[in-house]
Amino acid sequence: MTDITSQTKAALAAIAAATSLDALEAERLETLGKKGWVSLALKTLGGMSPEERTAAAPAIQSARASIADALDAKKGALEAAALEEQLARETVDLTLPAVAAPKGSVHPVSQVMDELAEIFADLGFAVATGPEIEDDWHNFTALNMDETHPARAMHDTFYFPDKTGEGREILLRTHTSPVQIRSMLAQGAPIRIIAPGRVYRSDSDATHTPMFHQVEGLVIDKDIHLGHLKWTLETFFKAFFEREDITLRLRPSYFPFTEPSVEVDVGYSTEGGRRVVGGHGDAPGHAWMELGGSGMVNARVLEFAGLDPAEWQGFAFGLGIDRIAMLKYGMNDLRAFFDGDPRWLAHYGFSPFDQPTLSAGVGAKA
Ligand code: FA5
Repeated sequence: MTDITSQTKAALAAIAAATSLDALEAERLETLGKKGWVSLALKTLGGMSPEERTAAAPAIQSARASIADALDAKKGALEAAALEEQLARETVDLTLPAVAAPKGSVHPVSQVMDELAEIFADLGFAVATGPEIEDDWHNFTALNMDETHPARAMHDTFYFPDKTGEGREILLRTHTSPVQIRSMLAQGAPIRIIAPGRVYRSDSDATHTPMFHQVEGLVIDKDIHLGHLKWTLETFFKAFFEREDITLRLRPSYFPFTEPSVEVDVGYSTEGGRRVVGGHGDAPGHAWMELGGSGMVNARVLEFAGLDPAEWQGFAFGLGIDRIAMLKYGMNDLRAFFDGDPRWLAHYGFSPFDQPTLSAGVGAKA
């Protein structure tokens, strides 16, 4: 009996002194474990006479109960202390300066879209959007390309399958020009918008990708002429490339939705393998790069969009955003834009804290 009392006292002292869950578990095995002394003492009750058992059982049972309670209480206390310690260790110091945190970067396409929205906003243009999944009417027909029009073949269109399996009705828009139609139908005239966004064509090499970005421009008003178009594009490119010696070449071209139509080229030189915009494209060491198409909005398109061509006229342009980003920031392979390689993004990406503004400069440095 005294044996059990003193053994229990020692066990309770050991439990109270345990400083870890492992030490507590060792104490549990020594007492209540299969081979622990309390369990072995309980087993001896079976071999006793009823009188001996009545005399011995209460002391053993009470030893088991007090040790089990002490183990439970200590386990709870140790677990609570461990949690406290973990919470203290894992606190986040919100007072750390944000620049010290690991940083992502703004993709050059997003950067250029912000830059052009800023420049065109200053010229009084609003930003319009349209769906990337478009229908045949907005993408082609309303832009003066009926079903048999040969220009449709130039667009390498991705069509969605339909019930007949023919799939000619719903498509991924091949250019941002359908936003012209949507904007004119929605808000009438006068109008002054740009529409940046993704477009899709089945096309792939160093300067063509199946998904790329365009920005559409549309101005509809009274007495608008080609001179306004040239001034707008020249003013935009001077602000965008941040230099005054920008030379544009407007080359006669053909688009079904503009008449007359002009293709817009910019002069650049090649210095140390890098293309630098500026100067006349025909000067020695210089060349022209095509940036987009433009022209006066075709009267048929105005009619499709519900406007009277006798009253309203205007110009439109569509520029390749990826192309102008390459030219401004010196990349030479368009495909790398869409690889998602973190090293490329770290090199060519922009700080999210460096928003382009006209006053601070639209050409934020990476
Ligand atoms: C058009 O898409 C016309 N909608 C542009 C337009 C709008 C003309 C309004 C008149 C009035 P085009 O197919 O030429 O035109 O494309 C315009 C520009 O997009 C090209 O000059 C080029 O810079 C860019 N581009 C075309 N295809 C690709 C491609 N696969 N990858 C990257 N950029 C491309």
